[in-house]
This record gives sequence, C-alpha cells and structure tokens, in this order.
Amino acid sequence: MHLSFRWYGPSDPVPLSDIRQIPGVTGVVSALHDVPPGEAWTADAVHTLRQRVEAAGLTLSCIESIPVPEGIKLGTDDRERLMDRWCASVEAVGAAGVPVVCYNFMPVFDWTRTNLRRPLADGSEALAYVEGELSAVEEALAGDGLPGWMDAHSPDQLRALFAAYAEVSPEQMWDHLGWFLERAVPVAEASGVKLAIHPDDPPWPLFGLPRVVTSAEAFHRVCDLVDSPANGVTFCTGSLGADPQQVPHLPEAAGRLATRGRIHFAHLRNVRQLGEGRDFTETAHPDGDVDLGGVVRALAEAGFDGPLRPDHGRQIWSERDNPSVRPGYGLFDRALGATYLLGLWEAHSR
Ligand code: DNO
Repeated sequence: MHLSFRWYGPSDPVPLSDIRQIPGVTGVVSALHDVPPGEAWTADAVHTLRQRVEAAGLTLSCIESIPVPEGIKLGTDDRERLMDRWCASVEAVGAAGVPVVCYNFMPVFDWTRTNLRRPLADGSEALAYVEGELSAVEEALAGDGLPGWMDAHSPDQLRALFAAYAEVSPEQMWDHLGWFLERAVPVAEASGVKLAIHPDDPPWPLFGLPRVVTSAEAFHRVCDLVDSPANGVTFCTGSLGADPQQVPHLPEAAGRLATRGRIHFAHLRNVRQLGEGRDFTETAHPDGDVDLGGVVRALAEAGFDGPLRPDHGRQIWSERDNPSVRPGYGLFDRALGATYLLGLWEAHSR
C-alpha cells in the first residue's frame, strides 16, 4: 500500500512540505481543481501537477476526482459529447503516468453533512450528519438562501436538476452508470489507468435524489457491469460505515473486494452513530464504530497495493474555530490518522 494524503493543489492551506513530514506518507492524491467541471484535462496540466508533487519529494499516486457531469448521470441527449471530454481527461492522466482515477456517480451533491464543525466531547470539532437538520437545507432550497456547500449551483439550476432527477429511477441510474462504464473502461485500459468509483456518502438517497452506489453489493454490481481489472472501487469506510447495518461487515467486504482485485484506492476513516437512526458524527481514526484494524488486516492479507489515505480528520488544537482550515481537511488529525493507519498496516503485514 502507498500511504497517501489529499492535497487540494497550490491553494491548499496545507503545503506539500508539511505533508512530506508525516511519517510513512509517500503519496499525494490531487486533481486539477482549477479546471471547471466538464472540461477536458490536458496531459501537460496533469504532468505539471505531477512535477510539482515530485519536486516536494512525494508521488502523485491518484487523481481524486474527475467530476462526472450531471448530463451523463441523467442520461441527457448531449451525453456523448460530455463523455468524450471525460475520456480525454482519463487519457491525459494516463499520459502523465498517474495510475488511478477516483470518481463518483452521486447526483448533484458529493458528500453531504449538516454540520461541518460539530463539537465532540474531547473539545475537537468534526463533520456530522443529523437528519433533522436536513429540513433546514430543504427550506433554504425552497427559498433563495442556499447554504455554502451548495453554492456550486445557482438556486434555479438546483431546482432544474431536482426536477430532472425526479424522472430517473434507481434502475435507470444503474443503466446510466453502465453506459458510462462501457465507454470509460476501455479508455482507462488503453491509458494504463484504473478507475475507482467512490461510494455515495452517506450511502442512502437524499432529497429524493436517486443514489445507488451504497454498499459492498453495489460495488460488486459496478464491477460486474464491465468486468475488467480497470473497473474498480474506492473502498471508503466512512461512507459505508455511516450505515449501521454495514458496519460489522466492512472487514469482510474489504477482503472480498480486494481479493477480487478491485480495490484501487482506500479511504480509511471512522464514524460513530448518534442515537438510533441515521445520524452520525465523524470521529478520530481509532475511536468510532468501524473496525479499522479489521479492515486494514483484510487489505493486508489480500495483498492490497494501491494508495490508501486517512480521508477526513477532525479540527483539533489550533485548527478549531480557524476559518482558514478546510473542514475535514486540516493537517493535524489527518496526520494522526495516517500514523495510526501506518501502525495498523505494519502490525498486520509483518
Ligand atoms: C470527501 C471525499 C469525496 C470524494 C469524491 C470522490 O471528502 O471523499 O469528496 O473525493 O466523492 O469522487
């Protein structure tokens, strides 16, 4: 495994030189964050990113993510054109020598939380999801005042997207994902790139939008849609682990998918259920409901050799109440998580 760390590019408040000092971290996971979603990437631009990372003594181990345009997920008439651009980006990544591309197939919103700074008992802050607070988001949607994390779309665009997705059933989402993979996987194969779909986070439908990549079974279904070693997954313990039904089975699920050779990237972090329903908070890596030791053991036993990152961290120490810190992506707790994961890996792989 290659212990890696997400870096949001030159505007990330966490510099590469700090990442380089985390014991065992050799890789960086990044993207061309300044290219507008839907535009084709060039090999030159990916190469420049790679050189920047390598100049800091690190390896660009994975691209996270190339955004999949809504038109592809919706199956609109212009999807061929959108698909050509997405495939051109994959070719650019391959030409620049980066081996893995992470992406997701979530409609409209990527990961969703209702609170980015929920206090934990130890005085740190973490990302949290409280279902009762979603109604505030829905009310904001009905009016014009959208919360910050929704600002990728204007209120009108959002209403149009919601109306379009209302016509798309979960089975149609699967068809659209199949259509996408039939085109993307051959390009990935030819480019020397492995595709790694990220699960929906949290793993259930939100705001009535169809979300289908929600479990280990769904991961196997994705792999079966186009059965190629280039068609794999990002095993994210925090996303799947938000579902109390799935938590106890994550080590076994990781082992099965890794043995099938389809885990191309791992996001390892922890969550804790709040109460009896679907509410949860993120936690320190050793602290939550997910048996991360079991997941690491399963990956190590299956010979997992892809990039692995600590994913999110809490805001701790001087990062609390600090507006310049990107919630979930400060330096300190992710570095602690990386060190914890490295210790688990050493214990289970020696
Ligand atoms: C959140 C991340 C996601 C992930 C995308 C992958 O922190 O895990 O934003 O990058 O869903 O496409």
